[in-house]
Amino acid sequence: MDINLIGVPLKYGCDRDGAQLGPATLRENGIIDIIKKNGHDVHDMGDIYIPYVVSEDKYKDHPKMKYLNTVAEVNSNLANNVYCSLKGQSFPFIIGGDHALGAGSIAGASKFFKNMAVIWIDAHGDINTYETSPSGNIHGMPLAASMNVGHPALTNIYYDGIKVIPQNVYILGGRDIDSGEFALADELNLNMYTMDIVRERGLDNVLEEIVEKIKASNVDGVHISFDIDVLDSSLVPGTGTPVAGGFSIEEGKEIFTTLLGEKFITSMDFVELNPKIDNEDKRTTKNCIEMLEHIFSTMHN
Ligand code: NNH
Ligand code: MN
Ligand code: MN
Ligand code: MN
Repeated sequence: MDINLIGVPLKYGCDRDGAQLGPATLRENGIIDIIKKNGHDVHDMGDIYIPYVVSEDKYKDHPKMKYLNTVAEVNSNLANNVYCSLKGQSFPFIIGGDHALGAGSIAGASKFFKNMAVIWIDAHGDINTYETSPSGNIHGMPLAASMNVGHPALTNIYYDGIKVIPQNVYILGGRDIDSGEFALADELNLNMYTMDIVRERGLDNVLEEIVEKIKASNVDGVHISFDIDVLDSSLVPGTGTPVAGGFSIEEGKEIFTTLLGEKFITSMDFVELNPKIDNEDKRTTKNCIEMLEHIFSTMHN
């Protein structure tokens, strides 16, 4: 595979210092060599520029969304990088940074594909709006924005309006979902596979159903957005909002074995590593690297 690696050292979407260090930490720990050694051709596009904003200004653009204009602008630049990568027949692999970047990745990919699916793998739904968000953090809103729900500054990133239709959205591993998010998921009839459902039905069955549904829908591209907090909190202390009851490393690998095995994935995010709050043993970085080794060894050439 021809891979364009795009770093997004963003922290304004989670409002937590350290999330901006994700791309540099993954590079220092060999992500480029991992991609190459698995037979892929990698082009490191470097990092998207993130303007500096003082924390006193976090509510300057909107009273209920932190750093709104900066997050929107960064996402628009990211979207164009993703779009251009796809046009150049490369696979955009986006490393964060916080999950607000998902809006930009999806905006860019959806401009290239006519009818795209998104698989959102996360302990959270990330389908809040400024009206339902308990935090004002935009990293809890990107998937709603991509479905054209929320504030225009977010729903109109890169180009105006809807990027992915709700029928093509799959949420996997959710276990810390806000009440407004449950209401929206219900209203839009999203394909939501919470951790409760996964435990009840079995991960293999759930993955099989996702694959079948995607194959039966006539999508021409599939974006995976992987938030590392979907893994169990004991495995990822170095992420902003760890949640107990998550996937093991083995289960994380199974997800990618199945999804990447289908050869329909066309772009991917890997987000929310915060090296600053990782354990002494650098457990989170190590587990990220183990997941990345698996991802690139499973991805077809
Ligand atoms: N749902 C919460 C919010 O919107 C937490 C979101 N945090 C995440 N999302 N890490 O993946 O603020
Ligand atoms: Mn090349
Ligand atoms: Mn997330
Ligand atoms: Mn999350």
